Amino acid sequence: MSPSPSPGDRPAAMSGAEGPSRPATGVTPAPHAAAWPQVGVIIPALNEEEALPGVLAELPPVAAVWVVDNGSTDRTAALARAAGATVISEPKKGYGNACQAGIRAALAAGVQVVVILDGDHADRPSDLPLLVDPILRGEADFVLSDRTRGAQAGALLPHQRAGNALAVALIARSTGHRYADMGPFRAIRADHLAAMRLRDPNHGWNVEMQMRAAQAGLRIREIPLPYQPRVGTSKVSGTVKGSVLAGVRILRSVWRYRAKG
Ligand SMILES: Nc1nc2c(ncn2[C@@H]2O[C@H](COP(=O)(O)OP(=O)(O)OP(=O)(O)O)[C@@H](O)[C@H]2O)c(=O)[nH]1
Ligand SMILES: [Mg+2]
Repeated sequence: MSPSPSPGDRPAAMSGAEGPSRPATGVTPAPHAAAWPQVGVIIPALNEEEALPGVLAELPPVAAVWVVDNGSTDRTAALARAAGATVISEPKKGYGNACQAGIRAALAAGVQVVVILDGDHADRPSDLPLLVDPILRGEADFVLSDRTRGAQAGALLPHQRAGNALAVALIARSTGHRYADMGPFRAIRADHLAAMRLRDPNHGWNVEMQMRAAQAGLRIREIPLPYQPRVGTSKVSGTVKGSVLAGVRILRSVWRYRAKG
């Protein structure tokens, strides 16, 4: 793979994004060309008009950004287009379905590395090079953010930490690979992603991906990164119903995907 710019050469953000953004993270404005031309970013987003413009504004210049929308009733799609992203409208509801629609687009576009990032601005998009560069250097196949050490107060709630700890313990028992976390901000080589044939329609999809990666013997790396309280209204972890449902789906996924492919 071709060499990437050094992480110190902090990239420019996508242009044209409107809306609120977080305090400066060292991002330089005004891109001319993708500094990460081999990389495509997928952002599942459901009613994220408050958070998404800031996410897109802080994203380093990559080959393409796909925002996958499942029928948002706010300005998510319009703001994504205004910021230069490609919007995919996925009729099948669900976090996993949205990610898979994005993955299909990214694989069809021929990018070498696929990044998945939530649209709620809990992760820092400007950290993308930290996930991507180990893959472009040929040192790793799958790189995830580890939120367990760098989460700000209130960003990872106690029941999320407990649920994640249980899930990663069960994944370790099933696959032999011990993850620290199930961070949603992740980068993977496109050829390995294609081979995984992910199918989980909901919040079990990242468990499925982590189990498939371990079962395939990929070189997996977790990078401790900051994690901030999300922008906008919590739909999952901040509600009892959302948390219970996501927890059940995650644990069910560990059981469902225990056998290879
Ligand atoms: N397209 C699409 N995106 C979704 C769906 N559910 C969640 N998302 C997006 O997926 C990302 C993760 O969902 P979140 O609601 O942030 O879930 P969470 O991080 O577990 O919990 P909170 O941040 O507390 O709500 C966000 O960008 C959401 O907008 C869905 O059904 N369709
Ligand atoms: Mg979130």
